[in-house]
Amino acid sequence: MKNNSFKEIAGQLKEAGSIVIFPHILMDGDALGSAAALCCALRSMGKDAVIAVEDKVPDYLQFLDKGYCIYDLEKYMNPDVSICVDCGELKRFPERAELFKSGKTKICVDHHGTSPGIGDYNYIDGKAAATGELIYDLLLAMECDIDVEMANAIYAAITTDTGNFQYSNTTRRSHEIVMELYDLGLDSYGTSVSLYENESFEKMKLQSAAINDSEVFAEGKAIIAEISLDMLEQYGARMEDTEGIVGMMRSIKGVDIAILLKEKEPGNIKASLRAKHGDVSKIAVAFKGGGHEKAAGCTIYDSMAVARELIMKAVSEELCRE
Ligand SMILES: [Mn+2]
Repeated sequence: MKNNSFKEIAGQLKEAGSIVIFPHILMDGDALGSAAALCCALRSMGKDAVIAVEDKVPDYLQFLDKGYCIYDLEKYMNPDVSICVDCGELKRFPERAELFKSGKTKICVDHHGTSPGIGDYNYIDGKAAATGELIYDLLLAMECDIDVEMANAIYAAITTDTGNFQYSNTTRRSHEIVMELYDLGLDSYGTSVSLYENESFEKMKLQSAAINDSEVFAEGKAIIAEISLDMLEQYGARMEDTEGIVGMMRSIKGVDIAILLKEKEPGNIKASLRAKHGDVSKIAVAFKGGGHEKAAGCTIYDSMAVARELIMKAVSEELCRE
């Protein structure tokens, strides 16, 4: 599939009156940061733009939602443009799929190389560290005056998806964009405090419990942990509080692959995979999921015990192959 140019995509957005933006379910900093920067830019250009969501905005990202997020999907049917950001498959926004499809023009801007290109216009770049980097280029193509709020949202997208510029996806371009954001008034410290120094005590306790009960296997090269619905209840935490756990597990010495299994509902287990070396996207794809080489995910429709066994087997095999 060939990408459209940002100029073509900007042209479609400029012509549109109403635009609905779609971040993925269980939104992260890149999904909402990208969506918020774009929504703010479109509104500054006089457009009727909103971000359609189907789950609650997590506490640590609420500072990005300046009245952009809407839950009343019916009211926004048949927009001029539907645009999905940081995702490129209908199953990444299942309850909003109909709304997306109702857009007269559909656009996809994503950095998941596994995205098939569901838009009439697509820009999918698996090498971009964050969708926020692509949104920055899109705003430039739109000839929009990028303000502090947009700069902070793009920064939030890039810093979260690069693990604060630590992950292997980080490039010269990631830093270059941030450098340019400073010229536009970026408040990197304020944004970082909002993102990283705002954890709930419940989240901390949930993370500790998951790591405490985790299991190392494949001769210390892999680690797996579980978050069950019971655990969420026990610690008064929410599913979005699992953010960051799998990255912490990967940081353990000698560990190459970390896996976190999340019970979204009984019989619906989401596996988040992170690699230090090697490629976990292959494992995720084998279970009909997707993602990046070092960060991928998939869903297994079975019990936690079965999901655990299947994933441990697949990870052990992958590690043997290397
Ligand atoms: Mn992303």
